[in-house]
Amino acid sequence: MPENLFKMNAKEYILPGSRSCQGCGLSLAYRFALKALRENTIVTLPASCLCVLHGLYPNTSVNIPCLNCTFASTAASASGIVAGLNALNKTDTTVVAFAGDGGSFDMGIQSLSGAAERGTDFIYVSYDNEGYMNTGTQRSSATPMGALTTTTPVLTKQQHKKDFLKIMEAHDLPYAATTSPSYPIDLYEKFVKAKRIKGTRFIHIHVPCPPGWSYPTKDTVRIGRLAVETGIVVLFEVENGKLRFTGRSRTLAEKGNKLPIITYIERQGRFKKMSIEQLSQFQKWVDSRWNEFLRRAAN
Ligand SMILES: Cc1ncc(C[n+]2csc(CCOP(=O)(O)OP(=O)(O)O)c2C)c(N)n1
Ligand code: SF4
Repeated sequence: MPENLFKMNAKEYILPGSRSCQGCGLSLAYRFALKALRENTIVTLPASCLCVLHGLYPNTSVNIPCLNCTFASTAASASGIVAGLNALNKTDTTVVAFAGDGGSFDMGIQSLSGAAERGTDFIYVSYDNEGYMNTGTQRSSATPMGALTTTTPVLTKQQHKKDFLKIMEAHDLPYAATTSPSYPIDLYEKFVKAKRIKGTRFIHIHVPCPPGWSYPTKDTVRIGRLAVETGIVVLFEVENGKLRFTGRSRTLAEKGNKLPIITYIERQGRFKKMSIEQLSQFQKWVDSRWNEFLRRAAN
C-alpha cells in the first residue's frame, strides 16, 4: 500500500486531451482508480460525464478497453463481459462498471441489484456528482436537500439524498466502500483492495463538480475535503458486514471534531436558496447518520 502519492503506480491511463471540465473531481477520481486497477481492466460505462471524458469516436483520452452501454444495462453488460471472459478462460481481467449517480441510484439500479444478487465477479463504481451533470444539472435521487438544480429551480430539492450504500449493503456484498478524490491514497487503496476480492464489490466516490455545484474550479479538492470534515461524506468500508472508518473519517471519529455543515454549504452557489429550516434539517440528518456509523463501527 502506498504511504504517499509517489509510491503509487506512476503509469497514466488518462491521456492529454480529456474533454472533462477544468477542476473536475471525476477526472481526478478516475485517474487514481485506473492507476490502482492497472492493465487487464475492462470498463463498461453508460452515458455520463465519464463518457464525455473518454471522448468521441474515433478518438479517446483513455488507454484501456471500454464498452459504452445504455443506462439500464450497465451492470448487465458487466455480467456479459464476465461471462465472455470465463468462456475464454481469462481469469486475470478485472471488469469494472463505472456510472454516475443518475446511472446508478436511479436508472441502473435494477440491473445492478440483479448482478449483485448473482454475485457477479466485478467492481461497480458509482461516482456521485449529485446530479445529472452531463445534461445540464438536473436533480437526481443523490442530490442533497437544499440544492438548486435546473429541475428544482425555485424551491431547491426538498428531499434528502438516497442512502444508496444501505441498499447495496442489503445485497451482502463481500466489499463495499466510500471514498473521495480529495483523499487520493484512500481512493487508491480501496481500488487495490477491491481488485483482489472476488464477487460483487461496490465503491461509491463523492466527486465535486464546479459547474454543477457552482464554486471556483480551484476549490475542488477543498470542497471534497470539507464534505468529509463535516461528516456529510463518511469514508468507510464494509467487509463481510463489518464497518470500519478509514482515513480522515477515522480521525474525526476518534477525536469527535467534525465541522458544522455550513462550512461546506456556504462555499457553493447551488445552496444559495437553502432555507434556515433546511439547513437545520440537513445538519440533523448528518448528525444522526454519523452517530449510526459510530455505533456500527464500535460493534
Ligand atoms: C435512457 C436515456 N435517458 C436519458 C439520456 C440522456 N442522458 C445522457 S447523460 C445523462 C445524465 C447522466 O447523469 P449521471 O448518471 O448522474 O452522470 P453525470 O452526467 O452526472 O456524469 C442523461 C440524462 C440517455 N442517454 N439515455
Ligand atoms: S460537469 Fe462536473 S462532473 Fe461533469 S465533467 Fe464537468 S466538472 Fe466533471
